Amino acid sequence: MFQFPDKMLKVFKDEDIQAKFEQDGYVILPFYNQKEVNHLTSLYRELHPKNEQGFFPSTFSQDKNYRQRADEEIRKACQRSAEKFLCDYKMVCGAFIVKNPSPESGMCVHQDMSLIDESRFTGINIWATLTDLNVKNGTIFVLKGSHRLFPTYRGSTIPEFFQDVSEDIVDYLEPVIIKAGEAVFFDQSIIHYSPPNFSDDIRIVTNTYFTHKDAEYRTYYYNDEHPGQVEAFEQSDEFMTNFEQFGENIHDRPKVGKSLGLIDYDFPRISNEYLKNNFEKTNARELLEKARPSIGLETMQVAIKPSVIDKIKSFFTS
Ligand SMILES: O=C(O)CCC(=O)C(=O)O
Ligand SMILES: [Fe+2]
Repeated sequence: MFQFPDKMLKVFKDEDIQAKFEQDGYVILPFYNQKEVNHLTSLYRELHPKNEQGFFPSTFSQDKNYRQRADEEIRKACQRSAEKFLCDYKMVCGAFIVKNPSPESGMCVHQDMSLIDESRFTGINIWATLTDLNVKNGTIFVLKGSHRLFPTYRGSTIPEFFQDVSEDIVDYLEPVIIKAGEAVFFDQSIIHYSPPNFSDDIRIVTNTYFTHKDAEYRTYYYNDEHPGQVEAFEQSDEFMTNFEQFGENIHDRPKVGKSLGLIDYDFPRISNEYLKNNFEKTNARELLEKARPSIGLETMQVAIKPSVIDKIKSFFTS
C-alpha cells in the first residue's frame, strides 16, 4: 500500500492551474490552434487503418507504423502548448482515439491503468479534441475529485474499488464539453466514462500522456495465487507505444518489463452509500438518456459496466 504525496510535484507553470488540477483531478485549457487541428485531422485521415470500427485508439492498432507515426506527430503538435503550460515534464506517448458512430463505441466507467509510482508522481492525459464535442458525439464524463479517493494500483487484472457501484456513479458525473482545439488535462486516476458516439460523424481526439520528468514507468499485475498483493513491474518509457498485450492476452502476466516483486494492497471497495455521502448528484443520467436515439432503445443500452471487450479495447484503461 502507499500514500499519495502531500504535495504533487509541480508540472503546471501556473500556480492556479496546478492548484485546480490537484483539487478537481482535471483542468480544461485551450491547446491546439486551427493549423494544428487541421494538420492532425489530415494526418489521421492519411494514416488510419481503413477497417477501423467503433471505439479505436491508435495504440490498439496492430500496425506499428501507424502507432509510431501517430505518436511522433501528435507529440510534435503538442509541443507548442505543452511548453506554454508545463514545466519539468516528459511527454511519453501520443495517440489518436476515435469513435466511429456506433452504439458500441463507448467505454465503461473506469480509471486508467497505473503507469507510474503514484506515491511520488502523477500520470496525466492531455485529451484534446479535433472536433467540437457534446454528449451525443461521445465526449467524456468525469467524477470530479475522485482521483484522490483511494491510492490504487490499477491494471486489467486488478479489481476496481467502485466495481459494485459503476452503474450508480453515472448520477454523479460531469460532462466535459469542449470545442475543437481545447483539451482536458486529467489525472489518470480520476473516474471517467465515455458514452457511445450517437452522432453521424466520426469523433477524433488525441490523447497524449505526460508525467514529471523524473518518473519511471510502472505497471501492476494481480493473480489470485497472491491474495492481498499485486506484482509491480518496471517498464521503459516506450511501453505505451510498443506494448503488444493490449489485445486478447491483456490479462496475462506482462511479458515485458522487470518484476519488482509483490506489494501489499488492500483492494478498497465502495458502496452506493459512500457515493451519496461524498458527491453531489448531477444531471448526467438525463443528458445521456437524451443523447440516445429514440428508436431501438433496448439495443442502445449505455454500456456502463465493463464488458470483456471494454477491458481489452482501451490502451489507457485498466
Ligand atoms: O476517448 C475517449 O472517449 C475516452 C478514452 C478513455 O478513457 C481510455 O481510452 O481510457
Ligand atoms: Fe480512460
